Formats: sequence, structure tokens, C-alpha cells
Amino acid sequence: MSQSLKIGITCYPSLGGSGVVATELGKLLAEKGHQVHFIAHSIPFRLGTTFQKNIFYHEVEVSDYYVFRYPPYDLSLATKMAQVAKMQQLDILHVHYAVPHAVCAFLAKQMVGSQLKVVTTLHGTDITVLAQDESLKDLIRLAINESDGVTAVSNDLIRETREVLDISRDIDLTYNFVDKRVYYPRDTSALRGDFAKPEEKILMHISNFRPVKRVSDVVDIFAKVNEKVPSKLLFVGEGPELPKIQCKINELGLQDKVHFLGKQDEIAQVISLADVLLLPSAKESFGLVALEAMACGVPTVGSQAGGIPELVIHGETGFLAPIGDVDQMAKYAIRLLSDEDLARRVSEACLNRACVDFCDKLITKQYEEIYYRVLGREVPKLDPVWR
Ligand code: GMT
Repeated sequence: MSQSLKIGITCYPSLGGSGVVATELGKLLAEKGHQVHFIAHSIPFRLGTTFQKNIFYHEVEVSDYYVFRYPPYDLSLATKMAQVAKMQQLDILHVHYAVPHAVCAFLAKQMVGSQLKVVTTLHGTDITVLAQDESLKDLIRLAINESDGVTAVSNDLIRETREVLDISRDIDLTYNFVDKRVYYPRDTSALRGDFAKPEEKILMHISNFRPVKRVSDVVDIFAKVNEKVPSKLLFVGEGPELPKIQCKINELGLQDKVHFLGKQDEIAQVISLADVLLLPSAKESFGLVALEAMACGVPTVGSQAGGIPELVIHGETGFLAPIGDVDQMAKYAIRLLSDEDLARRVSEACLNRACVDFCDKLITKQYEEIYYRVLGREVPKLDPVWR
């Protein structure tokens, strides 16, 4: 029997941390010789459109038959999962985000048979927001309990999943990871002058500008920092809170100090411009963006929400304060920005931690081990020199 696996992956293909993790994982698994089939309504944005060995894409087409008031995407997805699983003889269906993906995988497995194993990865808001909703709770519990393997991206998310859904099954920890061939400190000397004067520091916030990110806190922190340390604030991303934030910046007279960069693809290049990343979220199961910054040598100042403290070690690779404590976060940022020795030490610790603890190679191997375990197969002696 071949040791490589046939793996179906479903995720949200547009912007979002869960989609990024799913796509990057699929690419790494394909590099290792597994056959990877993405099943989604569009090509995952990190996948690109050029042909890549071992990677296939299956598009879900939604039926808009006239009796449907709402086109049933979930049913079309479940059917497509089952079709691809049968046609390609998938070993594993790995779904990212519980709703609707884990539920669709459960349905697909009913159509295909128990030889198809389902692995569900919980990413955060599927539990911290959606599972709090009584209309979804039982469905999410069912999908999790019926999965052959379940993983979550932090210990805090595992704890919250158990608590909110009152379940006791095993959940594996699989932290987010970064591809170190992409995320490393980039030379920004030619770009920095476009955003800041030589004596100014750069603070950055990258998100989908949803209320959970507390972007207003970012502005408050920056206003306090700027009183002590001449600096600029760069916003990357787009989302519903953006107009409110723009008004706040104008009210505070900070418009000349803030740049809005919109959505950016070359995140490693953009993050490397920053001296500090601000992440004051109200909820954050892991905080992929803080890891991406860490891998570029940029420390995070943020909140102690969710899984952030599992990633950012307070005082070593960044600084954390209670959610909403903008005074304390500003003090930490000022300290980092005005003490060159501290900044250098913290930046080096960031590079080391990202490379060792959140290395793509390590986390991909953890996922593979879970796949072999749920299949009841022995983990093959995996290639000792991978890259
Ligand atoms: O941060 C977001 O709002 C996007 C969200 C998603 O579902 O794509 O990100 C979640 O998953 C990421 C990847 O596992 C985590 O790094 C983020 O912390 C998590 N977001 C939240 O928990 C708010």
C-alpha cells in the first residue's frame, strides 16, 4: 500500500486565517508527495492559478433551482465532497472551520462510507462566536463528535470547545505555522521612506476590521505612543469597522500620521516595515498575523485574549495586557520603541521562536500523524530530510 495519502481539503477560500492555514498546509502536504484535492466554491486565494504537482481543485457549483428561496450551498458542498471522495478514493477529508464544513463532511461520509475519515480543524470563531448561538450549538457538537479526528489551533480553544459544547472527546493541538521560505525579515530600505521619516517608528495593524479586533483600541494606543515617540500607523486589510476608524482618526487629528494600505498579498514584505504589530483583539484563538510578524522579527503588543499568550511570550517575544487596557499596551509599545537593546533582543527571540516552535515542517508532521492515526495505519518513517 502506498504510504502517501489522498486528502480532500475544504476551507473558506477567500481571505481569512483559517483559509490561509488550510491552503498552506495543502501545499506542504503536496510537496511531501500526498495528493491534495481542494473542494470549495472558488480557488483558495493562496493557491495561485499555476499548475502545481499533486494539487487539484474541485469547484462546488450551487444549484439555484427555482423552488429554493436560498441556494443550498451546504448541500452542494456535501454532495461534491462525496463525489470527489468516491472518484479520487480519498483517505481523508480535512475540513477547516466547523460551520458548515464539518457538518458537510459528516453528510459526505454518510454517502461514501466509514472508510472515509474526517478530520476537523477548529479555528476560533466557529467555537467562540458560532457555537454560542443556540441555533447552531447542537449541530456543531454533532459535527465535532462525529469527526474521526478533531484539532484546534490553541489550548485555549480546546478548553473553550469543551466548555461551550460540553464535550469530552480528544482534541489534538495543532498550532498555526509559517513557511519560513516566505516569512523572514525582508529588506525594506527602499520602501520605508514612503511611509515614515527616518526618525519615526512604524506601528502596524493587520486584520479584517471586524468588531472582535477592537481596531478602535489600536487608534487609542497609537495616539498615546505618538505623544512620546514620533511614529506612523499603518493599517492593512479591509472590513466593516474601517469607516468608523477613519472618522476617529480624523476627530483625533491624526490623519497625517496614518496610512491605509488596503488588502495586501505580500504580507511578509509589508510586515517587515513595522517596528511593532498591534493586536488588541477581544477574541483571538491563535493570532496568525502575530506569528507572521514574529517570523519577520516584528514583536506584537496586544491583548491576553484566547490563545495569544500561547504564542506571544510576555516580556520575551512581545508584551500583553488585559483586553481593553490601552494605557498599558501603549506603555509597552513606548518601551519597545525607545529601548534599542530591548527591541533587538525581543526581535531575535521572535525569529527564534517562530522558527523552532511554529515551523511549517513540525506542524505539517503533526497533521500527518493525525491522518495516519485515524486511518489506523502506522506512521511511515517520514523522510528525515524534508527540505
Ligand atoms: O481572525 C479572523 O477573524 C479570521 C479567522 C478565520 O476564521 O479565518 O481567524 C481565526 O483562525 C486563524 C487561523 O487558525 C487564527 O489564527 C485566528 O486567531 C482566528 N481568529 C479568531 O479567533 C478571531
